[in-house]
Amino acid sequence: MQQLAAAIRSGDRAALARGITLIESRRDADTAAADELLQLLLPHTGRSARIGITGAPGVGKSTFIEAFGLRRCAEGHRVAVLAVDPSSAVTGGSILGDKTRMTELSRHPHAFIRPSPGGGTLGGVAARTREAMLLCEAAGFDLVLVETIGTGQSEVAVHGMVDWFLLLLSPAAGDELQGIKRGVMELADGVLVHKADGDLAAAADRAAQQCLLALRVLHPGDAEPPPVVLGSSSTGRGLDDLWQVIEHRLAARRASGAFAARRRQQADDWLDTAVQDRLLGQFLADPATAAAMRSARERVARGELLPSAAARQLVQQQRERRT
Ligand SMILES: Nc1nc2c(ncn2[C@@H]2O[C@H](COP(=O)(O)OP(=O)(O)O)[C@@H](O)[C@H]2O)c(=O)[nH]1
Ligand SMILES: [Mg+2]
Repeated sequence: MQQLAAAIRSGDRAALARGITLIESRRDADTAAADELLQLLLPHTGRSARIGITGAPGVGKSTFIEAFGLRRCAEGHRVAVLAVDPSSAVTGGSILGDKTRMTELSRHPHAFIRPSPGGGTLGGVAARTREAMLLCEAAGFDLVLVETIGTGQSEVAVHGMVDWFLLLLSPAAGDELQGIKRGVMELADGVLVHKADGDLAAAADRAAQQCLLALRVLHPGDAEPPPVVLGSSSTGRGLDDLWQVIEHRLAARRASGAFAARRRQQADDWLDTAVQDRLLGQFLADPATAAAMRSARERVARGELLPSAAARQLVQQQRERRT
């Protein structure tokens, strides 16, 4: 692990990929090694800007990451791209198709792209993505982009691991604002109205106006509500402005202490979630408890038993079996 840690720190991308494979492994033998690796690298983590990217499927997240990432690489940044894909928990694999939208970036010597870990719960997928992010930071990547893939629950998980949560909206946002979950809009640190090019440019202007109004309602009395930027990954419009706005706002948060406070809160939440996941895993590892849980689920579904009472009984029964 000492050697692997040193190789990762030297920026060796093959070593970084090996390290991430190790933390994604759920074999018991690998878990201890992975913990050791992360502990060795911990002092060298944290020095990146972590940006989450969300938006409806087809809004152009992957295309945006390619265009935006290449621009930042050209400025001398080192860019890592990760993804959280809850559907990969079902399919057991990640959407490799997405990497095909990032062909140039994936070949760039200053970029590193890793698809979403597959398998397990959303909590597990998110935890492994967080750890992968730390390894990328130790390897010298100073900009980490995390894409949410598919629709659903991954937004909250990604919001909980980044410094800046960027929502991409399409020019049809008038319709979309109703479709997009209000909760996601509330989480956004900023909005990019994407595809603001060609025939879509005028609609994008209107969408940006609507979006500004919506954000003012969501952040009443806020002197600096989340910024709205018009952009296009096809033409490059807005992609540098967007980065300037993000850098400016993050610098202000660093100065005020809000940046560190958010990271502390995220680490604290991660600890709670990790303990909960571990305890639940241990609890259900007992076959009798797992069977009791299944029958409790059925009785709850039939309306014969309340979940709170079921939980009390399950815990009590396991305790009695153990003593
Ligand atoms: N007009 C226009 N189309 C775009 C732009 N960016 C992406 N697209 C198209 O939008 C579609 C979806 O892009 P993709 O990056 O896969 O979206 P994702 O599902 O959000 O990752 C593709 O057909 C892209 O070619 C853009 O800046 N302008
Ligand atoms: Mg995509």
